[in-house]
Amino acid sequence: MSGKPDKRQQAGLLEKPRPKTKKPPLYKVLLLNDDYTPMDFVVHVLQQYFDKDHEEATRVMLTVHYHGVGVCGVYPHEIAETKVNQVMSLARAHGHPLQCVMERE
Ligand code: TYC
Repeated sequence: MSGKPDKRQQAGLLEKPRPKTKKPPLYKVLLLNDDYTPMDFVVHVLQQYFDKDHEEATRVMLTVHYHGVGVCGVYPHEIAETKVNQVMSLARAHGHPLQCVMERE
């Protein structure tokens, strides 16, 4: 990725010591707009599963309503997956077509 190390780098004189750990990839959880899910339900979902107060939840909901998509939060894979499943289950239980998806950052 960064090419062949030059002589100074090979001597190990310029590189800061770095821990050899990799950060886990993060995933955006997104809500998609539709014409039928009630605005209040979307605000409730954002408060219930994404730790938002009413004002922030309303802001995200309106972003989705006017722009088609909005970010609920950013999480490691398993947490993002759980949140998508929770949102989809609740929406289906209430008969709403709301779509929630995840996307690698
Ligand atoms: N567009 C919906 C309405 O007018 C509201 C809505 C907002 C639906 C956000 C889905 O993710 C969504 N009732």
